[in-house]
Parts: sequence; structure tokens; C-alpha cells
Amino acid sequence: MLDKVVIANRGEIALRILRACHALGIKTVAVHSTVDRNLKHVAMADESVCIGGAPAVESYLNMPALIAAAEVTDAQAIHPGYGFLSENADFAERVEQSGFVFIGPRAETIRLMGDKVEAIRAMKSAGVPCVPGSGGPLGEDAAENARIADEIGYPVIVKAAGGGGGRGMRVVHTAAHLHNAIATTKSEAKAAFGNDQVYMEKFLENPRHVEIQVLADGQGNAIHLGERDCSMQRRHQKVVEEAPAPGITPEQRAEIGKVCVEACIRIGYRGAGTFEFLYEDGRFYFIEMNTRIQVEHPVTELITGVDLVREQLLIAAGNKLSIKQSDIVLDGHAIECRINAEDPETFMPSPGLIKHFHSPGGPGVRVDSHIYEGYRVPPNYDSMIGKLIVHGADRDQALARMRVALSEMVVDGIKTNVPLQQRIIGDSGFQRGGVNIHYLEKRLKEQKEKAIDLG
Ligand code: MV4
Repeated sequence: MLDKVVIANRGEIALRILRACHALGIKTVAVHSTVDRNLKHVAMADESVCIGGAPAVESYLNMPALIAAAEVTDAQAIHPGYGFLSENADFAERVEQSGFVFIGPRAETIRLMGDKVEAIRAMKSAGVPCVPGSGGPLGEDAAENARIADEIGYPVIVKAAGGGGGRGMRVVHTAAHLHNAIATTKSEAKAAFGNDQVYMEKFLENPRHVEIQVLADGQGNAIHLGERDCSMQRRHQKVVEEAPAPGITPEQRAEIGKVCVEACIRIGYRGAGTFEFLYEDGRFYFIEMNTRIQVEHPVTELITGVDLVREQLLIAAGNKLSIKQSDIVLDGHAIECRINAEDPETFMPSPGLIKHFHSPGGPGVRVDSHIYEGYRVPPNYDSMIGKLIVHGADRDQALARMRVALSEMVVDGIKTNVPLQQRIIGDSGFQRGGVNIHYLEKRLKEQKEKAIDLG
């Protein structure tokens, strides 16, 4: 087993990783920026190291400082959490070259999945269903690109190979706009990612976002832990996630899950990973793979009973997977509401001092949060201050528990999106289940127009 782990992150996920380490008897090193000395996990860690200034580039993105923190504390491994350097292949490589274990896939795998053209190529050849598309980067020949788009059928979407997560993409509805859209996406991609490669896919108009969680040991063993539905999003930021996805049958789950497991084995995947799919008209279309632990991992934990961060640590220590596919039995339903320090109407960040905090509780209620009374939310980072996750025997019970839990949650001193989450949980469309990725933005737009109507 590992002896000591550096937690190269902050906030709720740093605390989540710390707890998993301590439960395995692993010592922890918290690293933090100058404005993050008062983070909860810093107080709980065995050791802590200040790695730089408030801007993330000086601290949580500062590779030499993070590796130095592992060196001076004599740690063996670095857990990157999510965001920051978690999907940076160069960081993974430098961590390993410095003699430490990167808790995640091999650098080569991260690099492969970071190039969306190569990721799709690899997945397609491993038998994963993908969106009909160019099957490779677009060239300079306008007539050839027009032919590809005609064959796919409009509308199409032009995406940057270096993008992902909603960055660097453009929908094209007619042939007249294609050439310009490609040129613009290319030049934006060059500036944003230093890579002007773009590719084309059929634009799916009303899909759901359904993703499959996997675990693999890099020694020939892999399992899937079912799916999550993350369709409730705004501007590519997930707001509510749930597992299982409404309406997905056990047969569909087993089929797509098996495909993902076989792909993991084929590419020698190691660690926790997520296959992102668009789901439309009963079919799955692969779009991207995430090579990190994800924000929404708790909903999978609650329905499977598997501690995913513990499994990441065990795999990184060189253990074979101890869980078999037949051990994975889904129990009930879980829903997660992300709690953000933001104005629930304008979505403007709302950092500041938390004057009062009352955490919800009761059966099937989990709160993953680092906040406490007297904690000051800094303005420098993501506005997520925690996650409220509930489990129920079925979706209705989970919804009821979330409604009560949200009503118990008190965060005073700053604005939070709790009122927005209450509206979502009370919404008849969400209660029915299976809404698509455009649902929340449509409802918000309607609400805004209604407010104007009323003067
Ligand atoms: C798409 C799509 C429709 N058709 N690809 C946005 C985030 C990135 N992961 C991929 N995205 C999309 N790709 C095709 N071929 C629609 C989206 C999309 C989206 C996807 C998942 C969750 C929310 C979304 C919001 C807008 C657009």
C-alpha cells in the first residue's frame, strides 16, 4: 500500500481524497495556495505545504511546486483530483519521471484522450459506438469538407481536436456556412489549445448526456459501474446528476457497459474513467473520455456501494481489481445537487464569509463539502462549495429526500444556488425524468421572459 499521498487539489475533492487515504491508513500532504490556508482538509492533513499564490497558475497548476511538495515530504504518490492538472499528460509524465506515482491513467492514455480525434479513432476501433462524422481531422480542401458534411447530413458540428467539455465547437446548419465555420473554429482552436485540428460530427439536436463509469487496473481487468445522467446543465456546467439514468434498461446498461470494459482492456486503461455519451432515440454515441475522478462520482458510489477514490488508491498502489463485474449490483437511485456560491438568478459568483452553516442530514443524505461557519469562500477558484447527494430505494424517494435536504440546508453570508436547485427538484419535467441537455436553459429563458412580462 502507499504510505503517503500528496493531494494536488483544494476544496471538497481534496477533503474527499483525504478521507479515502486516511481510511486506508495512508498519510496525507495537503498543498494549498496563500489564500487557502484555512481549508478544512489542510487542518486535517498529516502535513501541509504552501505551494504559491492565490492565482491557480502560481499554485494548483504549478508543476514544479507540486513535485517539490512530494519530494520534501517524502510522499510516494500524487492525487490530482479533478480540474487543475488532473488531465494534463505532461504533468502525469513529470510526476512519474520524478519517481512518484500519478494516481490516474498512464500519461500516454491521458494524451490519447486529450486529442479528441485520436480518442474517437481509438474508441471506434475498439467497438465503441460513435457519432457519424469525419472519422479524422478535416483537411484544407473546401470541396472535400463540403462533401463530408453532405454525406453526414446537416446540421453538423465542427469541433476542435484539442477542445472538449464544450470548448471550441460550432454548429453548422447549411452548406453556405460550412467553410467559414471551419475557418473560425480552426483559428480559435489554434489560439486556445495550440492545435488547429478540427473534426466534424452529425449534430444531435436533442440528446441526453449519459456517461459510463469504469474502473481498470491496467493489468487486464476492468469493470463498469453503470451510468449517470448529467443532462441538467447550463453553459456546459453540470447542475444536477443522477444514477441510474431514467429509462435505461438493464439490457442497455449491460450492453454499453460491456463495450466500455472491452475498450478499457484494449487500450490498457488504468484507474477510474468515464466514457461520455450522447444518448438519443435509444442509442449511445461516444463523444469523449474523461481520465479523472469526476465531480459527480458520489451518485455512482451510492447506488453501487463502491468507494471510487479508495479504488483509485488501491489501483495506483499496484493492486489488481478486487471487484468483479458480478459484484456490481445497482441499488436504488441517487441524485446530486451541486451547491455553488453564486447568485441563483444571475449566476454571478458570490464569494465571501460564511456566517452560518447548517448541513442537512438523515437517512440517505450525504454532504461532500469543505465549508464551515467562519470559512471565507475565496474569489479565485470555481464557485462550487459542496455537493448534496441523496440515495433512495427508488427515484421518487431520492427526490423526496433531496427536497427535504435542500430545505434544511442553510448557508448564510453568501448567495448560493440552493433556491435554483429547489426549483429544479420541484420541476414537473425533471420529476418525470429523462430531460435533454437543453432543458434547463430553455426553462431559465422562459422564466426570465415571464418575469419581464409581469413587469
Ligand atoms: C455534441 C452535441 C451534439 N451533437 N456533439 C458539448 C460538450 C462536449 N462534451 C460535447 N458537447 C456536445 N457535443 C454532437 N455531435 C451537443 C453537445 C452539447 C452538450 C453535450 C453534453 C452536455 C451538454 C451539452 C450542451 C450543449 C451541447
